[in-house]
Amino acid sequence: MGRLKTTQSEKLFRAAKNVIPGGVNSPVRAFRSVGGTPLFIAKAKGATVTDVDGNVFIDYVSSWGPMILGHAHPKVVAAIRRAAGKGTSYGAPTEGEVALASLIRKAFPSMEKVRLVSSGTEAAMSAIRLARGFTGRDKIVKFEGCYHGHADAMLVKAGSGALTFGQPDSPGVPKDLARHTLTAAFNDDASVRRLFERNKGQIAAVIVEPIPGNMGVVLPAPGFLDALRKMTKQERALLIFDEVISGFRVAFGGAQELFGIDPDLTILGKIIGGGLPVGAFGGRGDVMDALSPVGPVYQAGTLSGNPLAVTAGIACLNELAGKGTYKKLGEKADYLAEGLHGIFEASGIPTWTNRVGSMWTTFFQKGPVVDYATAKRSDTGAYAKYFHGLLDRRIYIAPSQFEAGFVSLAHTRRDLDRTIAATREVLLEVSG
Ligand code: KE4
Repeated sequence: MGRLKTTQSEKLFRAAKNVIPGGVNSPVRAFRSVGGTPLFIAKAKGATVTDVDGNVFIDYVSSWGPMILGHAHPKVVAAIRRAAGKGTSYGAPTEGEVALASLIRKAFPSMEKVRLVSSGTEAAMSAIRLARGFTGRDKIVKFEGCYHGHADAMLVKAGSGALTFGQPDSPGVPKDLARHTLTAAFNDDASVRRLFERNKGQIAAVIVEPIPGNMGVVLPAPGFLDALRKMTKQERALLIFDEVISGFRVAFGGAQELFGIDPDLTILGKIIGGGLPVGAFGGRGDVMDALSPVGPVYQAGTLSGNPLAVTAGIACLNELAGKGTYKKLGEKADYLAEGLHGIFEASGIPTWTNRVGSMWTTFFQKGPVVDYATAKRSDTGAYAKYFHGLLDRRIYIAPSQFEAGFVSLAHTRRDLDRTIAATREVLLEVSG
């Protein structure tokens, strides 16, 4: 399989940069940290994406998480087609919104009430305002390397693209606002305890990715999340789980099902839209009822609960609710992980892999990777070589060391074997 031909992507990228900043509508798509031209995707089906030059790739980016069923799943596409014929937006309540909120609540019992929005950022921003409004406190604790979308209050030592480009604290966020966002170290509950001691009665909430995916995948140490739950209860602050990635990914009920912890609020996105724009936040009824029009905390959205997006989300979650789904997904991910583990070990290249079910990251360093500080030690140059070596072999992984890879229900044994074989060749090439 020769070197990738990307003539059409290069042409489109040149044109895109004239009309869109950096040629992309979301920075991490720009291949900045791995180099080269971002692939312009023409279509996708099942476990593959096809770029505008006709190259077909086995896809582990999965649109950064939503495409857990695989691309263009027939049931999701048929549902969208049916819905589109009935109009695309009414700006009025619909039955579908009740159905999706009820589905979410069934999977996440801690979410007694749910508000639908159009992105994970919007969900996080709204949950933060709600926590501040409900508690009457201003300060928020987040963790270095965790990413909760690009709302101002969250762009402090943020992960994902902000970490990829070394801009964890973005310009444009007023110092007056940023000072209300306190940062702690993931897996270090003492760092959180110190913040509570120094800011007695001022912390509205602790927001955390229970299984971070935005510094690459990092696992919570045993007892860490329980310590956050206990501390926030004692300090009468809210615990917010950002499950935009882990929700319906690591289990139907997300990380809170895996770890048996009930946060006060949960943020969702990605999978719940089945590939269309849906975000959601929800939790304790007494907290959610502080939201307008019941309570005084304002939050709104023209396309919130959009009928098309909600229909896609319902079709996706109904498919995931099927018997044995997560067992099947786990078996695929285990097969790939076992295949890759042997190859990385044999290559002699220092790597460390963190995985929870079908989401994983291989860090180019000896590890262990347990937080932002250790994740940042990774050799991003080696990762870039690995990325392009796989891309040349038509395997598409995240164009950043600080993101997660995702196995979908559409990946076949053949896809996984091809991925393992390609990885073996690339590591031989990289280790020279
Ligand atoms: P969106 O606004 O991008 O829908 O969601 C923001 C968000 C919130 N919380 C978590 C845990 C997230 O991972 C995200 C978004 N994830 C990134 C990639 N890790 C989206 C990709 C991008 O920015 O283009």
